[in-house]
Amino acid sequence: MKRLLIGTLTAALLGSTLGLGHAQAADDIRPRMIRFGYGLNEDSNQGRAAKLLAEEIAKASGGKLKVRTFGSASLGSDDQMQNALIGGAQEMMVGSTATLVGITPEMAVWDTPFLFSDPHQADQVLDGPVGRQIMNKLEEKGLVGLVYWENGFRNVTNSTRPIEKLEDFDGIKLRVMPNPVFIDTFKLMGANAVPLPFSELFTALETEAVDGQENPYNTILSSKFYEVQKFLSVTNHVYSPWIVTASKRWWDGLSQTEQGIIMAAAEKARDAEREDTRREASQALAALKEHGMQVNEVSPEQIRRMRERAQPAIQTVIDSVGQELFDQVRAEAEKAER
Ligand code: TF8
Repeated sequence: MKRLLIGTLTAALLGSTLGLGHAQAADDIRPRMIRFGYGLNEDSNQGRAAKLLAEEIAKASGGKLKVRTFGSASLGSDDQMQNALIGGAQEMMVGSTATLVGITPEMAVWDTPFLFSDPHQADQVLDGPVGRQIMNKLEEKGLVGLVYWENGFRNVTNSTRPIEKLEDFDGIKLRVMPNPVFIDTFKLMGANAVPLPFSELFTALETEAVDGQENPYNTILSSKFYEVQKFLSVTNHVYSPWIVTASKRWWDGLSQTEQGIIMAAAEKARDAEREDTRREASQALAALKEHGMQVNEVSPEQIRRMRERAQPAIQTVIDSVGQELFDQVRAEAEKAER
């Protein structure tokens, strides 16, 4: 610790002798506290990955960069944290790309119903050029996108009846992410789509303010939705990415070394998170059944009907992202499939 301190002082002195003043050398690592917020609880795939990210950053920076993680939306909902990052009041977070659509409309492309059919296909597109291009759009708005993590394929739960066919959505009060594509998709299906931040979801289900919601198996399990939901219907209607973001205001003040350490840790955590999420998802259905949920697979015929019914929501995506970008994502998705 002492040696570190002396090292830092020496570097600072050297800096001023060389006339660098307060400007940092490119390879500097300064002691910093990084507040990293997320919405799920500590015992979730999101929480485990946040912890790993914090450990990796501490290790690679010799303990100088300290990440404090804040789970369960204790720093606010995804929306609130995004604004805190833009304003510079918080350094980093992970949350849904879907909650960024109000800031960067291009993010809506990931909400296209049935865009991906396989998680590896999603990885290739998200980690490829178009994924990066969309991420870079955040910079104009004061955010820096680092990497996509996996939230996963979303499935419907509710307390009214199993969703076996399209018509079963009729009149179900379904919480959706606050995002025009999700609202349109579920309105088209016949549900009463209610946009709500995730942080209010458990209570809304518990008090029956809404009848149902949709999220990946992992979240249904880690957020204990089985305590307040009876039916789980396997629809896999959309693949949701998470995205790790930083405050641009803050990020631009970091040295290249610091940025490199954080980026490498975010990537390492991404790879581990995807593995962890897929492993957990493969066992989650059994666990949810054990917790008393009644699970039904929706037939391919009914999925086809849902897919057709959701078609007009694609126009909502195109209105938001532009035809060219939409086609580009579609093309990369098709290429990745093969
Ligand atoms: C949702 C999302 C959540 C995320 C999370 C809180 O339903 O699927 O997993 O927003 O970061 O809101």
